[in-house]
Amino acid sequence: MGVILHDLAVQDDVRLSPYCWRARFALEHKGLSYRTAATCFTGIASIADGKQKTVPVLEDGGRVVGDSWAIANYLEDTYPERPSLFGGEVGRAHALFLQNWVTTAVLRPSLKALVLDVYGSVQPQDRDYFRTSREQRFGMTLEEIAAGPQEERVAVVRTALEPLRLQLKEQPFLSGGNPMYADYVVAGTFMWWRGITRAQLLTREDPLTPWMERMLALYPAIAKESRRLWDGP
Ligand SMILES: N[C@@H](CCC(=O)N[C@@H](CS)C(=O)NCC(=O)O)C(=O)O
Repeated sequence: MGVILHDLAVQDDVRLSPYCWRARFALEHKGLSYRTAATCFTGIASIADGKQKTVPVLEDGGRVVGDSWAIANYLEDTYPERPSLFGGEVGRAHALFLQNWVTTAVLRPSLKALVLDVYGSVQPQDRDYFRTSREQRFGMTLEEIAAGPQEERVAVVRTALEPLRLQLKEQPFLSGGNPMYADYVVAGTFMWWRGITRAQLLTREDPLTPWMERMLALYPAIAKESRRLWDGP
């Protein structure tokens, strides 16, 4: 059966999930052969053992692993002979911190900036679910979450990225001389942005732009599949 990564697809089979992109980068880093299986939000309950609430979900020889952090740890511990995602236990702890920082400081404001783009892109069977679940989470309507000019909400995220820029002043990748899991957590977020919206998070002058270009150059399979919803197929 091989390794299968269950990934979220929106309209036109475009893959957008920042968490799923983390797992894609991790699989590429480990050099494992795998295939992706597309699902939609309302299809997640039918994946594998039927117990999963979110994607990504990894299936590997009968093992089912949900949650991007659990997947990264599973890959690291199951395939220790392959290139390390963390570079040891201290690196693992630092990657966890970076992931938690990205979730709170970058992903949450990103969802506010992008919520109507995401709503507009989900598959028809997901529309009601997406609206209801996100309105419950935020305690307001999607339109209230997205009130005001989008550029203002984009600017909030751009400012939040400052620690990453400082890091890249010292070294070519967030993890040091080569990309590791911390880089993939951030790159996964940017893959979401570039796929879903014309709103430009990273300007040409932003030092994160050449870093992202280096990341995609290192992973041509991901670059090839990183279709943008707004460009069409
Ligand atoms: N902690 C999880 C979060 C994953 C997550 O939230 N994925 C979203 C897609 S981007 C999802 O599956 N949402 C399901 C839902 O909202 O019902 C991880 O790191 O994998």
